[in-house]
Amino acid sequence: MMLSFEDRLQMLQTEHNAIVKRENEPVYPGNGIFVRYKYPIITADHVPLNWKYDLDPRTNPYLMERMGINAAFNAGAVKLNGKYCLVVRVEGADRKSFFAVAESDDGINRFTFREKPILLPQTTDPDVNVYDMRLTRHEDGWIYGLFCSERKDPSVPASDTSSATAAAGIVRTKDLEHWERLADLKTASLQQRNVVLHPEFVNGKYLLYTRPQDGFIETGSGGGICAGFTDSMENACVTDEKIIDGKVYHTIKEVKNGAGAVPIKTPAGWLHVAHGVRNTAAGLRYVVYAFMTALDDPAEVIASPGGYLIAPQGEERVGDVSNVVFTNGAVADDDGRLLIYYASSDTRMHVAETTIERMVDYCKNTPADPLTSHGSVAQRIALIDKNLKL
Ligand code: M1P
Repeated sequence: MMLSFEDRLQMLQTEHNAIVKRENEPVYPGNGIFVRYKYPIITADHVPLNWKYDLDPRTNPYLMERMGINAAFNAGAVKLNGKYCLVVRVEGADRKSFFAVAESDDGINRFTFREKPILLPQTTDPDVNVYDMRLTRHEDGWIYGLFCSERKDPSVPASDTSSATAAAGIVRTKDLEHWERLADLKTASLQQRNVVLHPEFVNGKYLLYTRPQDGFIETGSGGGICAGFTDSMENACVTDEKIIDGKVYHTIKEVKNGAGAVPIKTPAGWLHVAHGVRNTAAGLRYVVYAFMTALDDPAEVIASPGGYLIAPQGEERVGDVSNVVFTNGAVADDDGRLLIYYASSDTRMHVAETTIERMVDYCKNTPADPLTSHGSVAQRIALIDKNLKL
């Protein structure tokens, strides 16, 4: 039996309200570093019904979902006017990603999308696809959004319908409502993804964390999180990129890595959360890791805890691109609470709750990766010996 338009609409509205209003639950005891929450905070099902359905029974008598939403993930984050705002990468059933603002009063519960998605202004070279915006509240007074702008690779034959190029697109806003598009970032490398703007001037210049890459997927010779400077964000241009956190053999970032959320200022240094990628027989595995850089030189790594901070767990392991966790947004509250937003398997958004104090402790007091099994066992025996003396 097929449902009537009215019955279907009522059912859809009830389900949508239940999902958006659902109170989340912390999962204890956790690992002492951060607390996970039971439910994803944003999914494709959080997207308003009127973005997917023609709700007019005259033109859509069967209430068909003609413009489905596939996923809602990889969100940039900023706190604005007391609200926790995420600029979410929403992906339609047509595979196009776009940006939409979802807001919550407490950063964990009831994320609700604003009325409409963002219609991003274009440059003279229009984007084909856009994704993964990092939101930087810069001391110059603007909120910048840096994102990946993807276009078909013009250098390949027309028969190659999958090769793409990635560049760093730049917009700025004061209210997440009105967006000014600036020129894409220029760098010496062929492609760029995962570019993040540091929130403060450094020696009077804008500091950008870049991730040069030779191809769309392979970073090739350009692997690693780099630091580069530009005098202005209007026609931003980085001529010299210096690797500050490179990819390393047989680690969680042996294939590639990339900057994640905008660095968070702590009394002990800048806290970075980034993603690292390794290869497996089942494909690439993306995890989130942390490191710290010096307050007086945000390009100098001062603490580098070994291993990952967040790895895909349970249902997080499964999705459109399985075995992936990815972060591009975090919000630090005045009281020290830190919310790290992360997506799982390119499908949905989650939150990890911690504090600045805990993250500094984690970064400073967790042993660095010893880079060999022998070194790793020695580290563990030292821990066991210490515990045996208690
Ligand atoms: O599919 C996993 C991630 O892949 C890319 O990250 P990277 O550039 O480091 O390979 C990004 O496209 C990201 O959106 C995606 O989540």
